[in-house]
Amino acid sequence: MRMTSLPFNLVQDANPGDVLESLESYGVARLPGFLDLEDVQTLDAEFDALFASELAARAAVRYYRPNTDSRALELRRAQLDPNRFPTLARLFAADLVSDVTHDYLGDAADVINGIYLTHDLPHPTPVTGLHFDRIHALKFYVYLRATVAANGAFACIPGSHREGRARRLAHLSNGVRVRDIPIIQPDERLAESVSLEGGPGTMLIFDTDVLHAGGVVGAGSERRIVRGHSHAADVAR
Ligand SMILES: O=C(O)CCC(=O)C(=O)O
Repeated sequence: MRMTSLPFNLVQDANPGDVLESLESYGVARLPGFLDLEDVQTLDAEFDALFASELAARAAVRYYRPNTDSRALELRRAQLDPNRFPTLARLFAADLVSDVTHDYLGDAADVINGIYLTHDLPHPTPVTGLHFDRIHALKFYVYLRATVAANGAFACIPGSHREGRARRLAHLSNGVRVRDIPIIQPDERLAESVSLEGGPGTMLIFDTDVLHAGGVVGAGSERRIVRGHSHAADVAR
């Protein structure tokens, strides 16, 4: 996996035009320090409170990786009470999030209709293999803790969104159902990927056609991520 200086590394107060350019060229943009440390601390407390809340008790929590206690909580945006979880609500109500969604996915796009929290614990295998998503989305993905290759940082092959899109659309036009699209790429291709490490509050924005993977969460570490998903109005599901 390469760790080069990255052309899609934007500044904290990047404008939607910069993000759009980066997404179009590379399928990904990284905004270090998108949240300040005070907001990260509050968000971290909201993360724990959400996993302890009645929303989690209503079976929305999935222990989504075999043989670990790693867990994911999936919410629809409408389920999120902004009075109880103000930082999370404010994160996804940011102008940058709606502006980039509309510029990239069209005026009628659904801005952050799904919110996912993942808490990953050590395991010798990667959080995910290299893949593109079956249901196309634009994802806004925030590290709550410093996240580096050793605790499972997100990795992707910059610019591969064109390849992922071509593959996805070819399957759809050949009549493959969305849920049957083969998405996992050979492990050898991880050598082409870069690890997008970041401090707490770093936001990654990516087109899910980019070939991407969650890394390996090493012994004694953890990974905490919140992400919001936007979809085009006519997304194939
Ligand atoms: O958890 C990760 O880092 C992988 C994320 C991912 O594959 C996705 O959101 O589609």
